[in-house]
Amino acid sequence: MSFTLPSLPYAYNALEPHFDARTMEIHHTKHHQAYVDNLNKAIADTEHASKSIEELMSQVSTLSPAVRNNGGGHYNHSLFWQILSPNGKKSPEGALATAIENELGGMEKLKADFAAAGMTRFGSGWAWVCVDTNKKLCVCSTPNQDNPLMDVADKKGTPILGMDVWEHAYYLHYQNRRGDYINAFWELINWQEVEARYQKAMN
Ligand code: MN3
Repeated sequence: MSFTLPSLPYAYNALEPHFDARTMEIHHTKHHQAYVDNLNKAIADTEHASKSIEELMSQVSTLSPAVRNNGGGHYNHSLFWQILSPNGKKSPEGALATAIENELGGMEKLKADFAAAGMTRFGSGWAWVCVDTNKKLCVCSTPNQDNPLMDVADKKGTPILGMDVWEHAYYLHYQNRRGDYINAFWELINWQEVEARYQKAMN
């Protein structure tokens, strides 16, 4: 078994004007493809070759840096494409909306805390909303291609929303303006998908 690059659920230009087509195409066909290829190389002909990506994440402390970096890259980007949409639901409802209100102080506070998590992540990394090990929502960030599923993460949980803050995600269009990119990301969130991931993580 080997991992494969998932196709995007929309066209490369579908997220314009927020995310430009050129960035999306390079991000998907070059960056994500490289994580997939290098992950497959790292686990080929080893006892880890048959494990799921979640299994690999849960034991990265015992695996090579190549599995941590490229396995994280594959997991993170696979989630990232899914939680974006040109015409997704604009705000959460139901149990997720209630949990955001009760556990994160409401949507405005979540938006501010999430943006701060992305802005203050020095260098490259990710900002996350997760269901933590106590089944509560939390906002956090990780360096490089780490994520909260990893046994090495400071804050562990199941990601339901993730934002790539590597420069390759925004530099062509936004140059050094990470804050503008973060605002654009917020406009593209597919809340229906985030709700579904919340429900799954709570079960
Ligand atoms: Mn990326």
